[in-house]
Amino acid sequence: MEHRVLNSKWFVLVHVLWLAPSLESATIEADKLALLDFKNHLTQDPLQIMSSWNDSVHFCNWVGVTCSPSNGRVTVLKLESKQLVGSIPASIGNLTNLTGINLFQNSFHGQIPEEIGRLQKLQDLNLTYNYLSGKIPTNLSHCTELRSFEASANDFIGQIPDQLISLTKLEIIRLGTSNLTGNIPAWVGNLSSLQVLLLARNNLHGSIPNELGQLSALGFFTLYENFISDVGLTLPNLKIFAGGVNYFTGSIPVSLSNASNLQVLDFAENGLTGTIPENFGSLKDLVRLNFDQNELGSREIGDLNFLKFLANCTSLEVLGLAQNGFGGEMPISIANLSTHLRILTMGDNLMHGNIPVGIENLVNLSLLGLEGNKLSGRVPEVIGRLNKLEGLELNVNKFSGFMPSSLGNLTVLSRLLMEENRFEGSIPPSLGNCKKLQVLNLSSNNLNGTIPKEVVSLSSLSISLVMSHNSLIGSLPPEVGKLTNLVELDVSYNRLSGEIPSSLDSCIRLERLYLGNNSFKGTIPVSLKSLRGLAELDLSCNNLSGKVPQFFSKLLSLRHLNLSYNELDGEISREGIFANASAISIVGNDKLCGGIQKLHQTSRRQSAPPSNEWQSGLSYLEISNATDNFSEENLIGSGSFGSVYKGTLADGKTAAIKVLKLQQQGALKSFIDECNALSSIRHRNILKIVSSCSSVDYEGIDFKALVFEFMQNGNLDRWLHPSTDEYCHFKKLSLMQRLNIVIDVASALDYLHNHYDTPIAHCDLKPSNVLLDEDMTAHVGDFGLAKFLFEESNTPSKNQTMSNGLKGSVGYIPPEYINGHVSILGDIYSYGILLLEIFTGKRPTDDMFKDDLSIHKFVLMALPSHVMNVLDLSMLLEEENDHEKHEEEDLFPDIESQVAQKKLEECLVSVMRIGVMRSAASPRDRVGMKFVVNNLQAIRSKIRLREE
Ligand SMILES: *[C@@H]1O[C@H](CO)[C@@H](O)[C@H](O)[C@H]1NC(C)=O
Ligand SMILES: *[C@@H]1O[C@H](CO)[C@@H](O)[C@H](O)[C@H]1NC(C)=O
Ligand SMILES: *[C@@H]1O[C@H](CO)[C@@H](O)[C@H](O)[C@H]1NC(C)=O
Ligand SMILES: *[C@@H]1O[C@H](CO)[C@@H](O)[C@H](O)[C@H]1NC(C)=O
Ligand SMILES: CC(=O)N[C@H]1CO[C@H](CO)[C@@H](O)[C@@H]1O
Repeated sequence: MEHRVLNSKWFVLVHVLWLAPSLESATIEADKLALLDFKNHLTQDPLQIMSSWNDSVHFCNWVGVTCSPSNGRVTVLKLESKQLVGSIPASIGNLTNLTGINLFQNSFHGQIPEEIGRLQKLQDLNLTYNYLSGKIPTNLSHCTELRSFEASANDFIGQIPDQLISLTKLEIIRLGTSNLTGNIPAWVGNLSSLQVLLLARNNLHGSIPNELGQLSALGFFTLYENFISDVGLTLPNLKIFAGGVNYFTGSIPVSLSNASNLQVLDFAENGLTGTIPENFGSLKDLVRLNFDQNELGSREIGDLNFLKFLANCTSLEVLGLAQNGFGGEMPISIANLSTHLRILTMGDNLMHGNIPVGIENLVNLSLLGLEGNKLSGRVPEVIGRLNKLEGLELNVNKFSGFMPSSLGNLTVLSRLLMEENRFEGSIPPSLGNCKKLQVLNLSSNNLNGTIPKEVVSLSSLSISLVMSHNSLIGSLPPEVGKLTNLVELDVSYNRLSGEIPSSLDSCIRLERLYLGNNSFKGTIPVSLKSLRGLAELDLSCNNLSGKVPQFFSKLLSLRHLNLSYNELDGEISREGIFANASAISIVGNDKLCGGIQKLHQTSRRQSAPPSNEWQSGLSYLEISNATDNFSEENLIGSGSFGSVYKGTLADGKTAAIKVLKLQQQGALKSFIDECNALSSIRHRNILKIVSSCSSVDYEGIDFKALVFEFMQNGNLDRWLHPSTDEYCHFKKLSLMQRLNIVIDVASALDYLHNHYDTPIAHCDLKPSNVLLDEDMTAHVGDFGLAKFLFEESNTPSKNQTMSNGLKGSVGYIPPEYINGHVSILGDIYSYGILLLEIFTGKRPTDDMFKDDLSIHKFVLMALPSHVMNVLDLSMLLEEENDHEKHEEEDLFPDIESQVAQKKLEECLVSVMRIGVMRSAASPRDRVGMKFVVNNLQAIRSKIRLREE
């Protein structure tokens, strides 16, 4: 038996050698032809890699080609990072002895040919970083020896083909950053050798199949930036799980703690609720645990108790808990966290109490983020022991007492944010030792004393130095000239005096300089003309005298110049920035003359934006005529600040005319605010103002009105909640119409919040302020409460305190407005509520929403599986009516409609999540508007696809 086997092997060998000359040379020749064909399909080869691919060199010696020493066939094609441009020809399938192809990082485009399936010995296929497109070829399933399939960062579309189930030897799948759709196939759970599964940044939907729990070898699993919504798996050998930026909701599975080898668990930017399981403490290898931007915590005491269990995670380097709802005190057990901890982010939560002194143990911290909480008391001196800190963010809390002078020991600190606290006393000169400091913000505290020259000598300061809104006295030290790298300097709203130092001319990088609201005197230094990059200069509300320097008109970069309320005199230029009335403000300088005409029409309000053509306005008579003497028939609405009439203007155009009730307290201010807001904004989804009237009526009483373009379809409120007698006139809004409306409103807000130099908060977003034109395009109107938000900030939480308390409309104003804090986050809240109302058909003030149940909670609890239970299903009926004809064409109506139904539900869940994530009670929990328009548009196209 054994003898025969040996014999037959020997026979085969002899046989091969015997036939070798003819058969082998034929296949070898075929390999050469295939390689030349590959070369022919290249269109660019800047490194001239292919110069060796010619007849004078045997092809086994061509660059990138490896042959088998035994039979001379090509076994490996390795051409990574060679800047090749071209496509992969079908003849690649002729190289049947290939075991490896590596075309990593080139510019191959087109599809992977199905002929790849002929490569039955292929073990490693590496196509990452190319421009390959189309679907992943199903024939790849014949390459049953494949161990690694790496093709991230291409433009693949479609699903992961089910045929690949046959690739049982796969150890590595990397398919990140493409446009793959569909679900994660359950059969992946059968690939028992799988160690790496990288699917991040695609358009995958659905949940993680339970079958993946069988993957005992899986150690690296990334899914971030997909639309995956459910996590419930146990992967015993998982080392790395990156699930960030998905739609995971629900609680963190306790079973994850069984993955005892976990090193990285990253769920940032999801919608997880509940708390961090205590037995995560058993994950001894954890290096990174990131739950930033979720909805964890109960906002209550005890929320952070789990920290004491994390003390066992002795390798922990990164702990991310920022932007959640963690309440209670910062626990003293923080002192027992791993000393390897480098990054601790706990900002934007609801923590109160002091920073525990034990924090000094975390000697390796490089970033400590505690911003946006309610922490109070003194910042402990021991903070100075954390001498590896590069970023320290204590801003927006209630810290008080002196700033610790030990901050000066933080010699590698580059970012120190302490604004919006209650720090008092003077700025410690020791900060001058922080020689790496790039950003320093101490604004909005109770700091007094003088500005230490040591601080303004820190030439490392490059991004910004902000000390505004304090009570600093003395002069701006001439050492400020050492800030040669600084882009922004803000010392406004202090009590600084003396002259503006001429040494500022050395700060040649300055783009924004704010010295307003101090007591600077003397003339504006001519030396400022060397600040060639200056874009914004505010010197308003000081005691500056003398002439307005000519050089301002020559500073080409200057966009805003505020010189108002000083004692400047002489004639103003008409050139450069002075030609643009909207870019400058000079009011409150009684001795100034000259300049362009418009400057002198500017309203008395210091912050008044430009006068506009419409401000020339209409007379009382014209308004009275237009509205048929304010007749009842023309009255189309009324609110606390006035009445709205339909009117026909002299030119025949129909308009909506809002007449202010001036006796109502605040109405005049509201009029001015609305004028200011509207004068500077223009957007297709914002109600356009046509004219205004500021006059006296026949009895000599002040009369003010605003004239808007007329909106044929009235306001959204009437469409959502028609009164009984109107009921029959209003067809229910269809799903598509509702989607269009929320997209329109989001575009308007996006514009107000982000696309204007000074962000504007609308402050009163609700259905009755959303108007619909003939085409049902939505226009946001009523800017009577709108606020310009002047504070400079990098976060969307730009906010400003309202002078007279609660404003806006019940049901739509965010809880924090009770403290008089107006912010963009407030609009985001109103938007979230509006969206939920539009799709549920229920007002936030509906009787059913009382006690603990809000519209937000109502929807949140239904997501994802019960979404259909909370929606206003009449929108779907409307939709069906509109598309009845399509149904006849369906060949498999049942299957089709089930799949379509499921897809539709997924889309609706995504829509509702957008509302839920914006209407969280705590501003800290609200997700910004940045991606709303895009996300909604994507959902809309998916729904359209479903219908086609
Ligand atoms: C690849 O092989 C097929 C048949 O096996 C042959 O017809 C074709 O010409 C080959 N292509 C190249 C470029 O050698
Ligand atoms: C693909 O090629 C790149 C570059 O050579 C390499 O870094 C990477 O590890 C390869 N992937 C696999 C799975 O071998
Ligand atoms: C995915 O598709 C979208 C639109 O179809 C396209 O804009 C985007 O660039 C694609 N992304 C990738 C990574 O191919
Ligand atoms: C932490 O470690 C201690 C000592 O090894 C052990 O007794 C305790 O159970 C661990 N705690 C957790 C939550 O794993
Ligand atoms: C060494 C090796 O794998 N040789 C194979 C090359 O391809 C031919 C044709 O597919 C096979 O017959 C050889 O065994």
